Amino acid sequence: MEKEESGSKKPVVNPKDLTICEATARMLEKARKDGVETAFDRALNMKACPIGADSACCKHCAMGPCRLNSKDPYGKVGVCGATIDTIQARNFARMVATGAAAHTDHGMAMVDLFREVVNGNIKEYRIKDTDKLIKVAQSIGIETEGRSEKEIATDLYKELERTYTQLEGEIPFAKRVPEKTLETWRKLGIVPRGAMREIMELMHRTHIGVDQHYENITKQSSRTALADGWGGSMVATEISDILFGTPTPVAVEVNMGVLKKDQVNVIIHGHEPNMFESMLVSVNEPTLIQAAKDAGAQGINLVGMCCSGAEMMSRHGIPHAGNFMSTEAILVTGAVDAMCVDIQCIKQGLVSVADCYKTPLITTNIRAHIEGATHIEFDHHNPQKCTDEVVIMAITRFKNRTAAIEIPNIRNTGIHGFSHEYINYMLGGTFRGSYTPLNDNIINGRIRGVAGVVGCTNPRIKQDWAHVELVKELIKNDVLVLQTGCSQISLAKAGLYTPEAACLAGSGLREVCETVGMPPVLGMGSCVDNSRILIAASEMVRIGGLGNSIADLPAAGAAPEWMSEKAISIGQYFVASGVYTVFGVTFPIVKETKFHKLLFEGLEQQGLGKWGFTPDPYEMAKMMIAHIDKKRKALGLDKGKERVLVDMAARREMDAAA
Ligand code: NFS
Repeated sequence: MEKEESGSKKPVVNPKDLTICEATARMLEKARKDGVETAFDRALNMKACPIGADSACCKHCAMGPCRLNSKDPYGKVGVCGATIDTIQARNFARMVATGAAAHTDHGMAMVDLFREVVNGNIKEYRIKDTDKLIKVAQSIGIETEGRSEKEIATDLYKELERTYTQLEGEIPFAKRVPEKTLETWRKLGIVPRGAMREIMELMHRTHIGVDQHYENITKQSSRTALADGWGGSMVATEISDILFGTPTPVAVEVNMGVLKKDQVNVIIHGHEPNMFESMLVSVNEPTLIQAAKDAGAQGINLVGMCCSGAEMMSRHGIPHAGNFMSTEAILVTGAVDAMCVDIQCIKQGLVSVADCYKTPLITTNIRAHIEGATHIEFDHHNPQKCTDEVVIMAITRFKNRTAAIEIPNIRNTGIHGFSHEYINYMLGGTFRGSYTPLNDNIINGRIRGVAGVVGCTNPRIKQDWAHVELVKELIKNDVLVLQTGCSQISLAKAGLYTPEAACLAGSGLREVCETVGMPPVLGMGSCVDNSRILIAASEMVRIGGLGNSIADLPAAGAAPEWMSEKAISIGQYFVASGVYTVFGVTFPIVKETKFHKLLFEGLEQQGLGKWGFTPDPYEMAKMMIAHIDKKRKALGLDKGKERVLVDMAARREMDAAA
């Protein structure tokens, strides 16, 4: 795939070998012509450190850093005596701690906002989904009968604050965990307390000379990850739904063609929905629209990227320009008049790309400044101050556009916004909303099982390719796929978010999709919305017929192109919840070690799920399907309740036999 450019030492790679996203490939070509470097280039020029990739080094103290030999992992130990298992478990734990901290801090920001709204200190936002408020309150035992919205909401924010601060006992959403799963956690001592305590304890235990048993460290990793999935992430999703509305299916355009040459293009990139919600107000402000027109534009075009984009497309149908590995390429179009970011997954490299095209790159969050970007702080007490200013900057850039503009004319329309609540309604109807039809279809074998395919894109693998190939294999084998985040965008670009894509599914899944009118792949939103998948799984257990715990379900998870520590935290909370979870690209571990055995086998023996790894999406599909089949067998669902088509000839035969 690589060839030497004459006179140059650097390998030149065809962009089509780096991504299957045509728009991104085209923009990578343009970037080359424009002399702009992207993460794809840097990944080619930077060999990943092989010792770090195997997690065989420790740099937690100044006696080291110590490097062990991944070919002979038990051949030596660190200066303090730490074994390969301690070192790997410690490194893994710190990835979980950081990932969990990111999600729970995002959730904390949502609690802060909710508290201020409920107490009347913020007027710009309000409770939009009262029905959801009541349901969430009821799910954790808050009395709602005959009480005012304010009383319920006050109790709810106080209760949800325990997700972070609870010193002893169980976090509120532990009440949503299926009983048998919770029983396993209690037995293992991994029911989470407040996230602040769990993350603090995990950081403490991974300091030099504290917890030096890989099994004990991993227990705390599970507990911390669960404080993310059933805690911080779930709080982020539920409060966002209460304040901004629970998603229902909506047709959305995805891909770079959503940028408009004759409009002021404002892009929002990050994770917290509040700044994006306020930007939606600013771009609809008549005086700003007029200002855009006065500058010669047809209007203001608001577009999302990455996870905040995935959240806003699900909730409001806002168009989405692309996922993590397209963020620089989108700037290369020259059409972006302002890129406004908040937290997480924002490459520092965006600064220099934005600079080349004279696009203002604006950081807005107190926790995330970037050197070289313009910082306009977003304060949720006065949100429009920041967002209006960004729009004005964008209009100014539009008026003074100098960059050559080239927008790949590619848009993929699909249906997104399948919240857990909507799936309930879609399958069961308004009056008897229920997961019963889904369970029935799994029991009768039309649907073989359910898979969650989520996570990032990563320049170490051809962008979108593993996501798309994996999902195609799964649906072909009658596995219903639930998605979030960048993975959802990969599949949207591949055209799988249309009801017509059901033709790519196996006959059983196709029949269900056609009956309900749904795509074979259901998009649930951003990465914190993986909590919706946990709730859906719990509901499947509650309805019955598929075992008593999440670990019994014919289900599996995957992040085939992961790159972030958040993905590791997500993986660990899915595993600890009972799900077989397979990662692609690379896995930070040395094979044939005790720690490897624990993650890939031991946790399952304890009644949890387990990890899997392969960079090959076809192999990944096989592994997930084999696991689903194993679970079907354990439930006694393998004895093929084969549906026999009885035609006239068969009937006559039956009559004759009688
Ligand atoms: Ni989630 Fe990865 Fe980032 Fe979202 Fe995309 S890269 S772990 S999918 S935007 S968080």
